Amino acid sequence: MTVLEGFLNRDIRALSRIISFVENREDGYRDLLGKLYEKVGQSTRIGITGPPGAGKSTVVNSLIHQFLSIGKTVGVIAIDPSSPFTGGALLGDRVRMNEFPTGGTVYFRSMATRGATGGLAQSTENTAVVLDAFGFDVILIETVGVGQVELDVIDACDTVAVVLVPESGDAVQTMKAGLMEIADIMVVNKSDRPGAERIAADLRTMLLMRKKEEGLWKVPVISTIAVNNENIDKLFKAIEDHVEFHKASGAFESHRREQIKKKILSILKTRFQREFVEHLAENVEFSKIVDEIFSGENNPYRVSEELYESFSDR
Ligand SMILES: Nc1nc2c(ncn2[C@@H]2O[C@H](COP(=O)(O)OP(=O)(O)OP(=O)(O)O)[C@@H](O)[C@H]2O)c(=O)[nH]1
Ligand SMILES: [Mg+2]
Repeated sequence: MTVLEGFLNRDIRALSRIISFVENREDGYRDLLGKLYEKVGQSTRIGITGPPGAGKSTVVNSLIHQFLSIGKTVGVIAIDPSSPFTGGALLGDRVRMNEFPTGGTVYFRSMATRGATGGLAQSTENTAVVLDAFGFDVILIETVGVGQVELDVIDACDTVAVVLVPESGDAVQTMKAGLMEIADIMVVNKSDRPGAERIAADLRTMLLMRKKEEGLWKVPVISTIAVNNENIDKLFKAIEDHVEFHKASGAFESHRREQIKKKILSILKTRFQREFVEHLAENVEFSKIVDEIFSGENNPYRVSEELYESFSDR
């Protein structure tokens, strides 16, 4: 049996191999993704983001149990698991796996940010496509927020929950970090700690102050104690409500359409960038050009223009 046949028969080992194949961008990975793409569109993507150590993984684990309890299968992508809490990607995965039933209803995959320059958002996206094609009902994506890569990843999700803690500082800080804009649901985790009520109240005030158009989703603030599973059911309900609300309003579909466009642009950008860099490495002697510019015979603008043309004429 080929790996692809194994995959189509829902064999977990075949799934892992295909994700690695795609992640390493081995020959033919685009064709494979194209084939798998025919099967996507069934999963709901949920992004969980927030500062390091806020309890995102704990929240994710509790949510997985909720989804399993209603018979849904869950694929999890954890980005930047390099934290002291999880003990690194692989160990973290293994420890987490132990908590869940075997048999393919839950699957964890970590994406390492270290060393992955630029390609992380796309690798994550590709992995999500594979998980979707495999048939997971839900894809949970955990990322530490927020840099540009995380924003791209999160933007591709249908629903985004931002997890904060009392220690995250005040609501203004949160707004500055751009977390307010991307949140469909705000979670104040570690509500067993001092200051939790204040930050929840501040967030609510802040959310009320935002200019609101009629008929838009109202971002709820949910206080949780993830370690005790407290109020995770409320979060779960809010996620369901958000998905339903967006489906009814048409925003779910328009967001997905927008993602398709972004995806095309992103694939092209990556490709052009790589090919251009290769072209430069093969054809251009930079030290000579730098000398010319340094001695005043040339300038960076003209050089860039010429290099660009040499690429488009090749
Ligand atoms: N007191 C308290 N501790 C919690 C709560 N939720 C999680 N923790 C603890 O906080 C620590 C970090 O939890 P994680 O779930 O690993 O946090 P994370 O946001 O995934 O961390 P990174 O992935 O490393 O950014 C762990 O020791 C958890 O047990 C909570 O509600 N209350
Ligand atoms: Mg984590």
